Amino acid sequence: MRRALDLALQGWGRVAPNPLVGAVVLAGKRTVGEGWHAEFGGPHAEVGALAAAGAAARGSTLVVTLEPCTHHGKTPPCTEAILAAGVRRVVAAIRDSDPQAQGGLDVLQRGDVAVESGLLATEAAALNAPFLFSRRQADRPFVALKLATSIDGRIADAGGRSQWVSGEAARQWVHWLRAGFDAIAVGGTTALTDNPQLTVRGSVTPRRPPVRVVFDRRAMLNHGVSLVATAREVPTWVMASPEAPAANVAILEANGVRVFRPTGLAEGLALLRANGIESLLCEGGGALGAKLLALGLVDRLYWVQAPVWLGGNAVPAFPGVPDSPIGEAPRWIPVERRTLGPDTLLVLDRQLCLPGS
Ligand code: AOF
Ligand code: ZN
Repeated sequence: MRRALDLALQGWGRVAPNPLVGAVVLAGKRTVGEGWHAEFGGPHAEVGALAAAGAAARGSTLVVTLEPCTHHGKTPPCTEAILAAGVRRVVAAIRDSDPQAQGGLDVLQRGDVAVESGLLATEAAALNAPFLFSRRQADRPFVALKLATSIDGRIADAGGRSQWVSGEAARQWVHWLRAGFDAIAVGGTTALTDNPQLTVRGSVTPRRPPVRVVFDRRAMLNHGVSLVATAREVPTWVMASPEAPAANVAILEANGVRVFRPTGLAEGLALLRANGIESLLCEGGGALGAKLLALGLVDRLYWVQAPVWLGGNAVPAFPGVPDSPIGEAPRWIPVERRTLGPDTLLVLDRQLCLPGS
């Protein structure tokens, strides 16, 4: 199953809004086929693994990160392919929560295939958190917050400089990360002061470039900001307030920016979801992140900790998040820990979206 989860990740940036899925065919302890969902609308992982196994699939065990589908969608049901190949046993990490596709394990069981689910369920649920979230809750996207801090939890030094907190490996990884999100967000002040491009410039080319979203209540960005200047090349949306000056909005729209006017952050997120955004990666600044956290609107933290100390006057990561007594403070769930060169990546989920088993 660990191998299947690794294979699934190869679809990163290419399969959303469908799930990342990996599959391994085992004859005894020997791997005879591997597959993953590589392209949206393309063959499902199970079908790829069975094709690779060929005749060796007869009597085998199929290990797959998501319950096989039963529906005729863009491709025929995987349950049919599994039955036709003569697979004897199917081990799935989690059930599918897609109302159309789910129920595959029951179909297989009725077809005399031994079925099991729950193996590495936590890892599989974390892998497809945006997919599972958006099928459970459709009023906003899955929201992830990415931040790079010093050991002492600062995002910029006392002079406000934040560009080089994390190292080169972490910066490369961010481009990989961006490729897997429908949209990337920053606050208006960050857009002005850092002038980021928020494009994907790494090894994975996303199927659709993530929409760039700026939460800019006053609509104060103009053509001098790279996000606005390139809005005709990469979709750029601004979440302004209903009170934003009409002249500012007109400048943005004249540059090809799509302007929304929600009354607050929650409504802004709802508008994103209504416009097809199922996953949002917020890259700063601290004020936007803190507001999202305080409102309970963050589902995942990608925290890069750099081995540097910035001191008491440096800029704290989340100014103004309300205090919590230690016994009542919400505990996040670590779903990944690894190194990025000299830095450390910690991925924390607020809660797990585990489908019923
Ligand atoms: C995938 N890849 O490897 C598996 C999926 O639109 P379709 O026909 O491609 O079906 C998508 C649904 O099929 C998806 O929501 C999920 O429930 C199920 N399984 N999907 O894209 C795969 N195994
Ligand atoms: Zn399928």
